[in-house]
Amino acid sequence: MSGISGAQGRKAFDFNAQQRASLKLGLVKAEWNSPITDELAAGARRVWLEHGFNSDQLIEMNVPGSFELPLGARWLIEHHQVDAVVALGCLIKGETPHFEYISQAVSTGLMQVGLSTGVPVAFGVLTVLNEAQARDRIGGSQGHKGEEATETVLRMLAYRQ
Ligand code: RBF
Repeated sequence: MSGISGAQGRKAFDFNAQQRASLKLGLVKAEWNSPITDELAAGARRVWLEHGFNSDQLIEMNVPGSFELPLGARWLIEHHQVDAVVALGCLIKGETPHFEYISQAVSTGLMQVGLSTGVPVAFGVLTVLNEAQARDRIGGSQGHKGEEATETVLRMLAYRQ
């Protein structure tokens, strides 16, 4: 990764051996638009493993749609004591105002879960006009938002130390 965001390549991922062995990540994924959200999850998993964590430190759950992501995130924190959550969804704008209501509710809800629990929660929810825009964000011209969401929570965990 490169660019003007500037946080890469520093001691952001400098976890000690004990943290490396014990940190747990929660992954909550919406089933709506699953061809897209499955790829977001694949990217999230890839980054977790690339940073030296194991798959048994990754707790995954599905929820029906993006609207359910905040509650899913909360369940992962309360029932599985995860150290961070990556929430993945794909909202594609239709012809009614649903998109606006759901997008607003999900972003506010995920922020509330993070603030009320103190557990970092990444917003890995695509809010796009069509499927092509979604595909651009799962490894196309706009990067990979599942990978980036996982890197964000790793950075948050490292900064908290
Ligand atoms: N969930 C998504 O994750 N992505 C969508 O694009 C999406 N579009 C929806 C459009 C409509 C009209 C409705 C009613 C729901 C949609 N949902 C979508 C599902 C939503 O997140 C939630 O699962 C349901 O509203 C049930 O609470």
